[in-house]
Amino acid sequence: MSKILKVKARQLYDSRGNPTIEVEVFTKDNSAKAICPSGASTGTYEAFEKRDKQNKKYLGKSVLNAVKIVNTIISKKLRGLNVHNQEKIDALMINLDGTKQKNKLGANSILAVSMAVKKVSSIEKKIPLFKNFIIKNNFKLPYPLMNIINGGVHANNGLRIQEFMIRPDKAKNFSDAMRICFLVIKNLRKLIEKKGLSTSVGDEGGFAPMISSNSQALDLIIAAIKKSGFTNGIDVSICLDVAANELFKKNKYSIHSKKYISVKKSIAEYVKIIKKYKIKSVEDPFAENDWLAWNKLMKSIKKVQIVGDDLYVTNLERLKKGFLNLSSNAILIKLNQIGTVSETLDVIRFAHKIGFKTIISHRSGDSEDTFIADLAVGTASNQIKTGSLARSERVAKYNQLLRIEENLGKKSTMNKIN
Ligand code: 2PG
Ligand code: MG
Repeated sequence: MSKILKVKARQLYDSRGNPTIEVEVFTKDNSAKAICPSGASTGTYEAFEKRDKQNKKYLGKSVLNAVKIVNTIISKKLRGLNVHNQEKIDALMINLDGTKQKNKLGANSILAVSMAVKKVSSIEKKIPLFKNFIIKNNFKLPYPLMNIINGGVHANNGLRIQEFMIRPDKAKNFSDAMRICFLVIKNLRKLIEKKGLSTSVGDEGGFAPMISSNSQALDLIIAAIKKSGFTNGIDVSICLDVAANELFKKNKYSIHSKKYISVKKSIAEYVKIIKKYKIKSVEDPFAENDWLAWNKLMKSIKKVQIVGDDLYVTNLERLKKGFLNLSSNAILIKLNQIGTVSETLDVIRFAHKIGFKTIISHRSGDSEDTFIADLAVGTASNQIKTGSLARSERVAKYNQLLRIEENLGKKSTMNKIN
């Protein structure tokens, strides 16, 4: 038995420069650290992120209370427990909190502990982290969804859609997937430069040029794919995260231009751009409570991946509702939307059972922690979304996947996209 000796939390900073919580879990012989990420375009139903709103010294953003909760209440409760008993530890923290959205202890406190427990358990077992999840063998690498043009609340360029991503559908293996994305990104940079636009990047490492129409961004990506010698829609596909919660007002949406239009008209526009740009995946096409709009879109298109992020917030109950409502065919998975590793794994298991694709995701405020890379392989998730090939907190996850691919050697294959 590998007992927890101590749980220690501290405040440090995330990739946007905001305070966040790191937790270190100690056994007699080992220890492991985990850092909690933080979103900007968050769903209303996400688990609660505890910040010290009253602490003006940190503009209300510090997490010192969350740190204190871990160092006192949680640490005391967890001492002596077996690190391999993840479900018991997570259930204990959930019960200790006792609220639906983890308002009392904070999902950031709880999640950092939960992830660190998973990590130290794999160290105790002397196995890599990716082997300590629900899949026991036959590991597969996920396809990267690289966010190469940033808009929405992740950049201040006025682009309506939050994320313009590429997915290297014909990649032979993960290294090849990375090489394909690398080429498209390098060519995209040249094309942006040629237009006299800035090549500075947004929160997730994608370029954030001052262009304000979705079609301008899409045309640039199409040109970059072509310049790299690939065919759009075959070798490389365009995928979007609309983050429509941010573009919703009085039952209307301003997704396709600044003008707010009805669901019906928005769907007609979606159908047009999906066809024109051969778009293969659309995340959060409508707002988190607009179940009817999601269902209508699903019925209007074929063979397109529709992904629920703010809609499901990695929550089993909401996923069940979405399944019954025929809202989507894929789910984005973010650990901090729900707050424990065990609950996240439950959602992934259920998603696979109902035939949904799972996409493991970073947050726009992230860190050097590469937990999600291992989670993607360890849960046979077929895609991972973790930004572009810029900003170390994004690249770190891709680099970890390259290490995992090397570790698996000849046995390593890509997961299935379709
Ligand atoms: C999203 C995420 C990650 P945020 O909307 O999918 O890209 O953004 O972390 O800001 O919610
Ligand atoms: Mg999203």
